[in-house]
Amino acid sequence: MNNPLLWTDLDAKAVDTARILAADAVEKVGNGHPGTAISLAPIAYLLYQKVLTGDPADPTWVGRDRFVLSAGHSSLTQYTQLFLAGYGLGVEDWAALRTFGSLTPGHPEFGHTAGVECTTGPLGAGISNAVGMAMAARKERGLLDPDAPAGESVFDRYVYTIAGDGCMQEGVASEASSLAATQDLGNLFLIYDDNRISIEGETKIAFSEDVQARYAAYGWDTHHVDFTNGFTTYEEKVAELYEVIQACKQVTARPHFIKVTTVIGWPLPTKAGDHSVHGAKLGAAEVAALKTALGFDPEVNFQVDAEVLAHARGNAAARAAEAKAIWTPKYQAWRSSNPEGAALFDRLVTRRPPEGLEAALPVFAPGKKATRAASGEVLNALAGVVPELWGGSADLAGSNNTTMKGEPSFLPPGRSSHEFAGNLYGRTLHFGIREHAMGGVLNGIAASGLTRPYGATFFVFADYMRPPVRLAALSGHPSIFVWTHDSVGVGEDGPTHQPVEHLWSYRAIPGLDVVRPADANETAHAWAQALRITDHPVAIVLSRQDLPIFERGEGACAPAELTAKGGYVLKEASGEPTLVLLATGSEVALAVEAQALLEAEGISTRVVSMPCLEWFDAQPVEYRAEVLPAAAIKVSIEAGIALGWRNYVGDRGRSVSLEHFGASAAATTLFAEYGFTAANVVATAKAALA
Ligand SMILES: Cc1ncc(C[n+]2csc(CCOP(=O)(O)OP(=O)(O)O)c2C)c(N)n1
Ligand SMILES: [Mg+2]
Repeated sequence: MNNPLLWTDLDAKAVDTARILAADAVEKVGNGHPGTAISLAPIAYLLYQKVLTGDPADPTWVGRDRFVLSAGHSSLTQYTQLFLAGYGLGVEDWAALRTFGSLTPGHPEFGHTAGVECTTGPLGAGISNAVGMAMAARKERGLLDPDAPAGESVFDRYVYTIAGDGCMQEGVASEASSLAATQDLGNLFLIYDDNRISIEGETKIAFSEDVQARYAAYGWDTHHVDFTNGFTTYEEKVAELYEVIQACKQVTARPHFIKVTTVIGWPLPTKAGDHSVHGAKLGAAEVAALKTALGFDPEVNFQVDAEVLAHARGNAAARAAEAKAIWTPKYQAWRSSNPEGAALFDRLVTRRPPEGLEAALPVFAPGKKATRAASGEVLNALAGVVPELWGGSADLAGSNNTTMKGEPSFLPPGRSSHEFAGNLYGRTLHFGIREHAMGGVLNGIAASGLTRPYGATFFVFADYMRPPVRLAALSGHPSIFVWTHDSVGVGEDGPTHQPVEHLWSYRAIPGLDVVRPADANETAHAWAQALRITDHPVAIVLSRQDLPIFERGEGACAPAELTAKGGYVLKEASGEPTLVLLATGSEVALAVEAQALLEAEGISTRVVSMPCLEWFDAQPVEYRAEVLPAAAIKVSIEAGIALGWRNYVGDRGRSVSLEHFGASAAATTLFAEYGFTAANVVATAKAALA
């Protein structure tokens, strides 16, 4: 046999061990996905044992390649390899598959199991994360080691992802793959498991295009390795796949798509090729027959030959040592010749915000400015101090105000346009009209560890990227989402473009902070706080329309630094407050206007600005009680559904809200028609007081 891999009997036995572990684990818990884990075992073993650079003893080593299992249901494909390579999983973790608290949950979870780089399960998403990781690798080298020859930087790495038919059908895969080709991501590999089976059986009932041709049309470097055609040993096909991967590395400016045609569950004796093996236990008889066919004792579960384990772990450790013997001296040399880069790296790797963040924040004088415009000025002011901050928009940069002036686009120079100059290490991202992929790319960048990405669209289209927002929160990625045009204040574009339920719909996601600043200075501090937060995502929600900029300081409004507390007394009442008006964003100015009218009528009224309920809720109870005194009547004002405001205004309080869709008209007309007027706030407050 053609054996460039030095594939030994122990390698073959390790692959079979992965297969029986997958079968046994699913059998034990009674549910899970054995089929693909069994058929993909040789491919996953090839990647982990012969291709990926990584160190099981140091799973977050900066010099490692990344692996994303986009077909997350096949988590056993990854767990078996993490076990064999020595990432810390033990035989006991097989028996605990999919049980509470185990290191082997149903789908891979970032930050939970050592060696898992990405939370996957929602099909297709992993591809967008992998694209982000591949972009991050280029960005990180650009930031820290731009002059190293290609492939020579300590920050150079490859990103590998395995996807299935489901991933290929999901729209996000198309969005992300199209972008990956535009970005010339030669460091990205996508291995597509073409087994033509999904849950309902043969995919041909819903899936008929030539997927490889589709990827060729995107501009990927495409290949095909057929594991079903004319082979007696899969080793030969594994060797062929290995050679394809090596050859791909010579193609440096196109991402690599390798279709592997397989039979789901092969070599199961009777069930190979049957969709029943996708997501159900195989049954004792089939598992026993598999074990017998592979030379294992059919009576023994979770059988791992010590020699096999020693071989796989020894190989992984030896490869890690070999890679580090090259990487570490290079890294030391890089550090000593780049003290500034090294200092930056030390800050980024620990995710410390820069010194001088606060000093760099612009201070806006009283006047008028849309918070989206203020946000753009803040980004420009921070550009020099926060080099790790980069991002862009889904084709709405001019409206979202997300471009840092004078910064080139992160784009191969050959794709420069009339409007944007491209640079491989640029800073402005162009996601195209692909909100879902944008979210996934941001998460992949954030997961890569060193830089801080932001991505923008209209708030109403946040729903096109909800899945990655949820995954960012679940994974603890500090992605920053910039959502402008935040209410019926959008105006003439009408109800399709006017968010109504969105604020509460995003506040409903655990672990996501939703910040809606009231004016330009709150916007500056919203950005500062978002950058201080390094373990979860933040959404900054901004107005299209101009908003007054409050005068701050002695005798005027409270300082905007208080934004970081999430809620604060913006403008105090004349005496002990009998009424508290709570508002966010554009409605804070309305509260201030109503306050003057109410005070003129002798009603002692406080205005509380509540830019971020999550930050406010995290304050000590004493602070919250001080800001929202129990004795006062409370009225919330927000141009969206009232949903959760009851928690803040209580049973005696009221909400000025919008419980229906908007309409196509001038923003001023809509606010007046829908009761967002000082007169209506006053009337609502009086009704509550009565
Ligand atoms: C977005 C999303 N929709 C639906 C599912 C439920 N689901 C899990 S696996 C699967 C079928 C996947 O088929 P394929 O990728 O071909 O995997 P294989 O059966 O070959 O392992 C589906 C529909 C999911 N995980 N994510
Ligand atoms: Mg399939």
